[in-house]
Amino acid sequence: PRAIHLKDYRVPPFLIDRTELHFELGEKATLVKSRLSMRRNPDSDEGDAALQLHGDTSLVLRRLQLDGKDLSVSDYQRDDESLTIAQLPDNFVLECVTLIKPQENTSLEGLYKSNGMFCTQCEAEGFRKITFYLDRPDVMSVFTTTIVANRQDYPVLLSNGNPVEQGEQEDGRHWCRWDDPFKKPAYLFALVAGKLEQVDDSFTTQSGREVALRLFVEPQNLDKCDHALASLKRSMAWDEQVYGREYDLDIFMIVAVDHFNMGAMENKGLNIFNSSCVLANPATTTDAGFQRIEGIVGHEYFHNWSGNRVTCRDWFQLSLKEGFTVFRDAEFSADMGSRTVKRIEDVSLLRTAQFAEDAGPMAHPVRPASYIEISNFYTLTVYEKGAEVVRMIHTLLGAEQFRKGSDLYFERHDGQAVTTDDFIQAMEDASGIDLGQFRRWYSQAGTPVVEVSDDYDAEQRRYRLKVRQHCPATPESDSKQPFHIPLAVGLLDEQGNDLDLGDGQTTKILHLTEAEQEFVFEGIDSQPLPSLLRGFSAPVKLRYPYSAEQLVFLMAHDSDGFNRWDAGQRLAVDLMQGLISDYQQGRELVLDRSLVEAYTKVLSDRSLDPAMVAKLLLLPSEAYLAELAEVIDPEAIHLVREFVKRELAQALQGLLMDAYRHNRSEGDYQLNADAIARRSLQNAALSYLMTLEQPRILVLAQHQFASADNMTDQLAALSLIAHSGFESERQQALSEFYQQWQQDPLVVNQWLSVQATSPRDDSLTQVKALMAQPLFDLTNPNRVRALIGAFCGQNAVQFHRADGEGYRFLADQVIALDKLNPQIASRLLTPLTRWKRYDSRRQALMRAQLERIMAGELSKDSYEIVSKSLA
Ligand code: BAL
Ligand code: ZN
Repeated sequence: PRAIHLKDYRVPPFLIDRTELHFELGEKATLVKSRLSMRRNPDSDEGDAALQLHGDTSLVLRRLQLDGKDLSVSDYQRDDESLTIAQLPDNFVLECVTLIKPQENTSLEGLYKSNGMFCTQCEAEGFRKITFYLDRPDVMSVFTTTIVANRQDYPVLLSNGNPVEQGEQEDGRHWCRWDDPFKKPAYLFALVAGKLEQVDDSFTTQSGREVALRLFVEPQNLDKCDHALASLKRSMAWDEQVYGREYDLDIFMIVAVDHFNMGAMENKGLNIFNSSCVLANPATTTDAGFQRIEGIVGHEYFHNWSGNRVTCRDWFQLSLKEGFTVFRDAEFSADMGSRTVKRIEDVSLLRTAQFAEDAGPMAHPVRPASYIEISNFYTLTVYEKGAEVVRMIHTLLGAEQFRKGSDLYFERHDGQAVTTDDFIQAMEDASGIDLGQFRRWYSQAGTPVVEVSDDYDAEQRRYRLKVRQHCPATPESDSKQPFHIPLAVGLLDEQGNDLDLGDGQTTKILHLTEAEQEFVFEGIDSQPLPSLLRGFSAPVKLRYPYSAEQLVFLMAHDSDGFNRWDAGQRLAVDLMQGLISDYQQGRELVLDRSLVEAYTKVLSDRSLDPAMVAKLLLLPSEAYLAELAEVIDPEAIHLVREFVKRELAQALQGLLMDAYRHNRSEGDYQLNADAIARRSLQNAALSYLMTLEQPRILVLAQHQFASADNMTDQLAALSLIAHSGFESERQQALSEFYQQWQQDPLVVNQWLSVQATSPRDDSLTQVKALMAQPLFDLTNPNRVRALIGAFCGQNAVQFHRADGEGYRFLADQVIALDKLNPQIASRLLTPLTRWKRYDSRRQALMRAQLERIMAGELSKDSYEIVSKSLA
């Protein structure tokens, strides 16, 4: 496989003005007829270049016509990836008939079947599995789509845009025609046909237009639609209020499907969702699930402007739509719930998973410079770091100028396929703020490290911050230019109050632009304590030599909610890193009192928001500790974290029990911010208490499990019981849960994940046993993620077993899955790509499995990940 480079981009030699598609859906095969109105691109410098259409090797070409005349095999050339026709006129109509077999398509790209329904996934390059086309995002066309299918099995026929005509045939088949007036690239094409029920709603836009909203689901899921529809309406209103963006078609549809590689897809007017990201009701869905759905529904809806109306010129620009849209959905969620909690969750993900990606063999800039398989670049870097980059622009410009910038961007580029540079240019042009150096965030990979030191001169009443930045080498470059980093800083006095940093400002943005810089604060009466990187104002690793005392002080007083939480994390990380080293050297583990004292304060302070208390109580995750370690020792990390948790539980039993009882609500389920916060604190407290392994606590958990009227409480209790050492009770709970929910695939997935993430020594055996049961299905990505993905990605202590069996297991699964669904196979590989971070014994074991995978025949997807990991 060969790499594709950004520097080789050329405008398309041909354009497609109009695309007419006709699908005859069949049980054995589907016939796809296309009629493309094409012309040479006047902006191309390729003269009379031949037309090279993308087309997968699986396409069976039945007929090809140019301006109504048949072309014969000597008129074109075909290879595994394309069809080439030379000597074409400037304007022409190309008609093509292809035969495809969606029933046999397990890659879930292109047209395929899920639970008997036809559906599509075309981003990034799935359309070429449907028919021959210019399958690149800078070729935008209007589409008309006619779908013909048996009425009995496929009463619902959907595509993008508005339905314009429908009819019946005599053979029991019916048809429907859809017209999408907005030009779009093929990756936004969608088709759905199936036995679906619909839930209707409507939204009146700010200009008074009525939009029909329709959610299509399988009949058994009709009771899980309300939340997504409510989230959609909130998204539509929010985008009008915050960005002035109104929806454009008369109808907006969402379809839920069970077999789906991604979370959801923003196809124009017809979003297709993984059922796990749209279906919800309190009995089956956790609070985190509800919030996730709201965020994803928002995300896909927001793409209508940031992605569809203005799209990407090429796939190197993926973050143009994804980074911006993640930023938009994060702000939406922050506005709908707790801003601080949302920020804590996003930063936690970034600092563990994205930072690890940035430090690994697949590290790439937000705008990658090359790829072998674009599907591998739907990454945390492109999405989450990309969103952080947009957030920094927001910080540098301020809300008002940012809005002017986004208005200009949408206005200037509506209907176009553009680049991240075009986005920044609009922001610069609208605000007059220079983002020249800032652009490096798009082209340089790696996580910058910012080291801060300070000194205070009492005589001069002067406080100075010295700041240094550097960025470690990554595969694409080992020398980095300084980034433009907005560092949000506050200074606390001895009482914990913010100092006025000028004009009543208590937080100031320092612009780091050089490798070393000094910032001076005048008129400071006593030595302040700095609160650095408030709100996590840039995706960097911040180093400052805080003492435990200072961190406890910040935890209690920092006016920045994020930094209060982060002070607690730093305190716990410092202590745990010391304990990990003690464990490795065979020293006795003793927990420093500072953490107990800090947690005592947190638990005793009734004025704190329970959601914040729950977040403050959460110890740094094993994944975060691993990311911070020089050499990762999964066993030491796990044991130390358990030790700290147990010690805290021992010391704070009474307070934890109070928190549990005080926040426990029996029998009056509600889904609002306050109730969610209380449940999260209640379950955090129970999780601590369960480490004590006391039968009376087990009884509490069992009672919660049996009496819960919502999945948040039931699953939290199940997971605690199932991960405990109470053997018969855990078996009983797991079996009862399965009996209760076996008909609900989404809940069964959660049940599988609980078992896959058990730190018990038998968990790999359990995972294998579950895979052998009929309920497991390697062709269903949700099942694969719930069991194999959870074991390998979220159960470090068992995946990294010293005997290497976890690695062998993962390699076996990747080898099998790569033949069915390359995207999912290559995704699963992530934990093995980090092999260099472990001790030499584990390194050798992991490497051996990567080499074993490499020895077989691989998809482009897996080949890219494995070869880059071994390089
Ligand atoms: N565009 C792929 C799914 C998403 O990011 O919305
Ligand atoms: Zn997206």
